[in-house]
Amino acid sequence: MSGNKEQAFIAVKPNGVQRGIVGEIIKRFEQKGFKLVAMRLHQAPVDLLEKHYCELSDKPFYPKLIKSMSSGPVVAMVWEGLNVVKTGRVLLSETNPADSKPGMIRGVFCIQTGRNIIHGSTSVASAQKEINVWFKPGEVVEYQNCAQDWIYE
Ligand code: IDP
Ligand code: MG
Repeated sequence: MSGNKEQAFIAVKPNGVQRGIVGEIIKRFEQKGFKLVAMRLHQAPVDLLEKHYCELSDKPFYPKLIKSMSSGPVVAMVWEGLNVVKTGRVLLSETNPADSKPGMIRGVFCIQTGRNIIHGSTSVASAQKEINVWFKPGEVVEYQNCAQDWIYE
């Protein structure tokens, strides 16, 4: 997908849900101008999480990652807009919150890499893979955003 229809998979991890930061995270994507096209509160089964994080299965932190991601519900979302994958990563900032840009989500709301509260796709291809892991066809909604012409030239 390209242009204004690019999609990113964004998820508030279980510790972000438990800490009551879901609204703050949604607010940042909304206020930027991105369009919410799918959202679900989901207690993710381990097999889904293993698909989601399949590239990291040989990392030493992988077992702890799967355990923390299954420790409670995740808010799984798809956001749409121009360069949403790249800009979404800017909004999240660095994997290690200690290196996060000032004011960005992981810099503001968390301290440690293993508790970094939010996931965001790193490429358009991985976004499509992740969307297909978390959502069934038809769960990602197509609709016209009435503010579209006030966001894009
Ligand atoms: P990302 O979430 O910024 O894309 P990845 O390298 O894809 O970072 O790692 C996925 C997740 O695995 C991270 O968000 C973090 O929760 C966890 N993780 C990555 N590196 C470490 C580490 O060195 N120690 C503990 N957890 C880690
Ligand atoms: Mg990643």
